[in-house]
Amino acid sequence: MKRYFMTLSILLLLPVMGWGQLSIDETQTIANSSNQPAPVHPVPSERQIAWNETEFYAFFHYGMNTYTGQEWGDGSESESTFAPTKTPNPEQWLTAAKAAGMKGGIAVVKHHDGFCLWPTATTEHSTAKASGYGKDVNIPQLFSTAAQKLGMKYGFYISPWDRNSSYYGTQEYIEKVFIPQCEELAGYGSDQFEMWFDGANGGSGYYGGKNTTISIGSTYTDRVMYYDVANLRNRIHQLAPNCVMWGVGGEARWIGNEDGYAGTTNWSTDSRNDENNNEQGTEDYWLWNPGEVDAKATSGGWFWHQGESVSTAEQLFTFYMQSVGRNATLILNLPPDKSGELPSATVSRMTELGNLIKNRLGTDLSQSVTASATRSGGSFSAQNLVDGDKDTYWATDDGVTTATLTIDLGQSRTVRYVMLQEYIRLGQRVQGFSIQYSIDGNSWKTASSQEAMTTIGYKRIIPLNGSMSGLASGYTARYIRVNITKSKACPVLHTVAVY
Ligand code: FUL
Repeated sequence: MKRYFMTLSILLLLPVMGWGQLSIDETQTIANSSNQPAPVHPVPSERQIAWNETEFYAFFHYGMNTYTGQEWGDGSESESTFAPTKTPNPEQWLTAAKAAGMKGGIAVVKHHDGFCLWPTATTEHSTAKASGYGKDVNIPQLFSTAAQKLGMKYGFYISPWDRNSSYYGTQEYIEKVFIPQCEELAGYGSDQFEMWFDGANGGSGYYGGKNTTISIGSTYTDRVMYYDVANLRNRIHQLAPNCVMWGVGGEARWIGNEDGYAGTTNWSTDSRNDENNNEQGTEDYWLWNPGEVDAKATSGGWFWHQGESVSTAEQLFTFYMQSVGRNATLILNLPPDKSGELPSATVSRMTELGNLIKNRLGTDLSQSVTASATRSGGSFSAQNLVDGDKDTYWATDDGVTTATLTIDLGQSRTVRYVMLQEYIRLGQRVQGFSIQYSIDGNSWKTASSQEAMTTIGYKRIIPLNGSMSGLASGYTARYIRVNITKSKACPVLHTVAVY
């Protein structure tokens, strides 16, 4: 209010003072009356923020390979080999994922073998020619309907590399097959959250019946150019505005391994080149390209294989901590079997995992928070960190890049995890922090953790006196301190929690 009157008086005085005397600072006051910190660029788009909030979702590798026992088909498989013993049941897949605490899922609907799990207009190599319960089955349709019914987010994996199409490697493939297929998929729901493009660039296959090798590298300088990504992005975003284009699409990146972990330091800025810094991101890169960890929940491969086992809930909890707990999302693969359903062992393991995550990270013990420094001229109080509102945040004044947050739990408790979230709409800023604990608020000890405390980003979870595996031993404490020791600009956090 005070600033408003100041600005108003300067405006009224202008004719007397002359334009030349209007200071640049006052112009800024008019544009930023709430004194919001300036963003540290690059910042995420709205669709990238919504994607990050999905946090944990399932991958369902199901298709021709389920029936041949392969991981990569070569495109020569007969359509009739796709023969589910029951009607495929995506609602069952997503219900299991939901029980694990996942917020969505991505269904593989065309793998490298080119077989489409929907009756597409672009090729005959689809369920239109499948047999038994597979004939005319439409997985995108069943999957999106089930997700909408269950209140889950959904999207599709489509392999750009197609070992069946005779057009692969030519411009016709992009115009007549690949982009139209992506558009058909986008048509199964304008609320899709991610489309997954595998990084493969070609190789051997039965392209149109001809056993040969086609690599796009010799004709096109790179896959971004060959797959006409700029055009593809525009066309998909027109149909599904919130759909993040993963991988070659340049809106979310592969984390660089398939073993269930992101780097302990993890920047959401990075190039879209698969070979560079994927686990850590690149601190000062110009592109917002956050990491997604893809991992398998079973022992056999991405597709279902006879005799495979499902990982223990503890192993899957470690994946969760090493991804969601390190500023990445987790896409966990659950392969349906030949019946078109998830095996019962996978289903019960998902309930177990959901309970484990809820028990360890489900009840926030914080009661109030104070800060050693708080930004003036707006609503930036430390209490915003525990108000349950992701749109209110705490910040310091410009130029103040270190600060201490003290969280009071009201009484001494066993504390095992600290969770922190930056307000990434203003960019990823924090470069270093430490955690201390105290029983009386006077004598403090430094918490030990095997996690490097560098970046925070969308979300960071730090185990106290323990690692990302198993239940952290924790400490007995009433107070927790988070010391921000280094930040690109004034730190801006929206939530802290203690478990
Ligand atoms: C890889 C593929 O080649 C695998 O078959 C699987 O789909 C995995 C998620 O991505 O690049």
